Amino acid sequence: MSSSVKVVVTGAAGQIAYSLIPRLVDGKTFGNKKVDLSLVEIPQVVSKLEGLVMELEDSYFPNMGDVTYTDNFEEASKDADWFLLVGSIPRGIVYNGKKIEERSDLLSINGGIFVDQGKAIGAYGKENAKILVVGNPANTNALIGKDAANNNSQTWLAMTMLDSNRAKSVIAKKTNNNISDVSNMIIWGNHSPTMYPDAENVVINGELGSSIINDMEWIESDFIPTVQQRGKAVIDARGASSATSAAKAAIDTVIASESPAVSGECFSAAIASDGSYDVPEGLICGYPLITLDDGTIEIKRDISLSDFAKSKFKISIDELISEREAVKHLMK
Ligand code: NAX
Repeated sequence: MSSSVKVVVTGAAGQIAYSLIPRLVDGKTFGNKKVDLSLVEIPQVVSKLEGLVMELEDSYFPNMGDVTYTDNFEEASKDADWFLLVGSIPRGIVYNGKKIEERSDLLSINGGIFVDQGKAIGAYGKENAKILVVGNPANTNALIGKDAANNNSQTWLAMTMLDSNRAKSVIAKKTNNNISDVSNMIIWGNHSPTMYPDAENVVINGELGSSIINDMEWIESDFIPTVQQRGKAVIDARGASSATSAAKAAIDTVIASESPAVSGECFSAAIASDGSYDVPEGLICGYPLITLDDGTIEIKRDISLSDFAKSKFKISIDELISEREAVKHLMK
C-alpha cells in the first residue's frame, strides 16, 4: 500500500455516517492508500460505535487501517489529514421539546460545537488538513470552525455537492441526457433554500446550459425552486433528512478535492471568499472550485454571470452575511 491517510468523522453513529464510513475504506475514495479512521460521537451514544466498528471489521475492506472511536475530539484530531464534520443536530427532529425547522434554531444550537472543534483542528490536525463541514448550517458552521482554527494552511469547505448532484439530475432529465453528460453544476452561495444553482453555466455534452436550455421560465419557476427545496421534499417523503445521497456527495467532494482538476472542469463546494465574484472576504460561500496538482483548492474565476444570476446570487450572499452577523459572538 502506497501511504496512509487519517480521517476523522463526527456524527459517526448518525444516518449519513452509516453510509459514508464504509465508502471511505473501500479503496476508491483514497485509491490505494491505507485509511485510518477516527470516529467521534457525543458521550451519550459513543458506545454504539463499537457495533459499527464490528461491522467494518466484518466487511473485509483491504484498505482499512486502524479504526478507533471516542467522544474526545481533541484526541481524535491528532495528525488527521481529513475531517468530515457531519455531527450536528439535523432539521426535522424534536430537540428540547421543539421541532427544529428554522435555520436560526440550527445556527444557535450547532454554532457552539464548531468553536471547540475548530480550535482542536487548528492545533492538532495536519498542516495541510482538509475539512469538509456537512452538518447544518454548513457554511456558517465552517465559518465559525475556520475562525477558531486560526490556521490558514488548512482548507475548510462546506458541502454543496449534494445540491449540485440533485441539480445535475434535474438538468439531465430536462435535456434528455444521461447524468454523466452533465458537468460544472455550480451552486453559488449558501447551502440553504437561497442557494443559486447555475443552469446557464452548467456544461451538457460540452456545451453551456445557456445555449441548450432556452427556457428561462422553466429555470426560474421550476428548476431553481426544485433544487432549493429538494432537502425539504426528501424530509417530507422519508420522515428523515437525506442520508445516502448526502454520504455519496461527501465522498464526491473528497475525491474532487484530492484529484487535480481536468482542464476546464470544476466542482461545487463552499470555501472562504477571497473577494472573488464580489463576495465579501471571509464568507464561506458556494463557488466553482478546482484542485491543483499540489492539492491546493482554488476558486475558478473565469465564469461569467448574467444579470439574472447576479441578482439570485446576491440573495444568498445577503443571507450568509446575516448568518455571520448572528454568530459574531462566537468569533474572534
Ligand atoms: P443524525 O441525527 O442521524 O446524526 C447526527 C449525529 O451527530 C448524531 O449521532 C449525534 O449524536 C452526532 N453529534 C451531534 N453533535 C455532535 C458532536 N458535537 N460531536 C460528534 N457528534 C455529534 O443526522 P444525519 O442525518 O446524519 O445528518 C447530519 C447533519 O448533516 C445534519 O446537520 C444535517 O442537517 C446535515 N445535512 C447536510 C447536508 C448538506 O448538503 N450539507 C445534506 C444532508 C443533511 O441534511
